[in-house]
Amino acid sequence: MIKTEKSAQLYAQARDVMPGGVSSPVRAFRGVGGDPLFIARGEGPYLYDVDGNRYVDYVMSWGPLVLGHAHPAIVEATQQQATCGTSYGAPTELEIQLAELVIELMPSVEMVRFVNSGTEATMSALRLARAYTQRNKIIKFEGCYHGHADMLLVQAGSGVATLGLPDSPGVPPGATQDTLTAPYNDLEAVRALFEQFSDEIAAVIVEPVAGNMGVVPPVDGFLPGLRVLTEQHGTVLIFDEVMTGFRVALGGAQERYGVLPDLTAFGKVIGGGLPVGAYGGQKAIMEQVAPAGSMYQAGTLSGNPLAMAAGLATLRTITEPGVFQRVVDVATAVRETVNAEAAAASIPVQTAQVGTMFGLFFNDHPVANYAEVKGSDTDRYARFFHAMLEQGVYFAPSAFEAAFAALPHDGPALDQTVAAIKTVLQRL
Ligand code: KE4
Repeated sequence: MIKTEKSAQLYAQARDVMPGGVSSPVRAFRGVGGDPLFIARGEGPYLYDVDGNRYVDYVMSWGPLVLGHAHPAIVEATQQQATCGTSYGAPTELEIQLAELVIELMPSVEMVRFVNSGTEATMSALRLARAYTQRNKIIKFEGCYHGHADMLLVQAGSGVATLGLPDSPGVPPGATQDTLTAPYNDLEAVRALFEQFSDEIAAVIVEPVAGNMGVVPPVDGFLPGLRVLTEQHGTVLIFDEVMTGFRVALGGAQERYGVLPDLTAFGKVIGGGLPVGAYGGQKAIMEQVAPAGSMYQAGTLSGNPLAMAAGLATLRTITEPGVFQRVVDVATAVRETVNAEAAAASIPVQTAQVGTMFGLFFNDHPVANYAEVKGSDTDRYARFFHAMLEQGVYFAPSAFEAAFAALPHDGPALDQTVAAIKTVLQRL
C-alpha cells in the first residue's frame, strides 16, 4: 500500500476551502474511487506526491506537458521572462512569435487570437462562427467535451433532432436550445440535422480525434464528410484541437487527416503547462474579431508574456528534428505492451493511439462512439488504475480520459511502465 498520510491530511484541509477539495472535478478520483494524491513536484517523466511517492506520469497535466515536467527549455524561458515581468496588458513580440509558429505548423490557420484556456478558445470560436454566418444553431457530438461554456453543456441527444437540454444545473434552457447533438462518427446523423436545419446551422464543432470519452479516432470518411457537408451549407467547421493540437501530429489532426477546418481551437500544449488557449483560422473569418471587426472577445491575461514564453519553448523544442517521433514511439510501446499482456491474460481490451496520445477500454468490442464506450468495464479500469499506482505509474483517474506520452518517458520510466503493465494485467 502507498503511504498517503500527508495527502489525506491536505485533502481534508482542501475540502474545507475548495469545492470537492480540487480545482477541477476529474482530479478528485471520483471516476476510480479513493482519494486524490497531492503533488509536491514534477520532474521529467515523474510526479512526486507530498508523501514522497514517485510515479511515472501519463496524465501530464491532461495533455500540455509533451516535454514532461520542468523541461530545461521551459524553465529557462519562464525564469528569464519572469525577471522582465509577468504581464503587461499590452502587445508584445512574444505573441507575434507564437502566432507565427502556430500559423506555420497548422495548415488551415492564417490568423490567431490568444485566450487563457481551451474553454475560452472553443466558446470564442463558436461566437465567431455565429457572428460570421449570422446563424444560431451549432452541432456537437456526444462524448466530445469542449470546455464548460453554457451552450456546450448539453445532454447527449436522445434522437437526432433533439434540441439541446442542459446537462448541468445553472445552465438555462435558452443557452442550449440552439445546440444540436449527433453520435460521434455518425455522418448520416449530421446529414439529417442539416436536412432539418440546413441554413440555420452556424457551426459544427468536433474533436477530430475524440479524447474525452477515452480515445476514439474518427472512422474513415467522417472528417472529410463533415468538411463536405459544412461547405455545402455555408456552415463553419471548427476543429477543437485543444487536445489533438501538436499531439496527434505537429500540425494537429488537420495535418494528419488532411482536412482543413475553417476555425481551430487550441489549448494545453500551446502553453506548455501555463494557461494558454487560442483560436485561429481563415483571415476572412478572424478579422471579424474586435477590434478588427465587431465580434467581441477580450481577456486581461490573454497573450501573457510568461505563458507565451512557455508555449514558444515547448513548440520550438518539440519541432526539433526527431523529437516528436520519440514521443510517438513511447505511446506505441505502451499501447503494444497493453495489447500483448491483455491478450496473454485473456483480458478483453481495446486500445487506440493517435500520435502521442493513447487510450484503453476494457471492452470486448471495438468502440467508435459514446454509446459503445459506455459499455466498457469501468470497474476493471478502476482496479487497473489503482494497481498501476501501486507499481508507481499514474494513469488518468477516469476510464474516459486519454493518456499522454512525453519526451522524458523514453528510458527507465518506460521500462518501469512496461514491467508494471505486465505485473498488473496478469492479475487484474
Ligand atoms: P480547458 O478549459 O480545460 O483548458 O479546455 C477545455 C477543453 C476543450 N477541448 C478539449 C478537447 C478538451 O480536452 C478540453 C479539456 N480537457 C479536459 C480533460 N479531459 C481537461 C481536464 C479537466 O477538465 O480538468
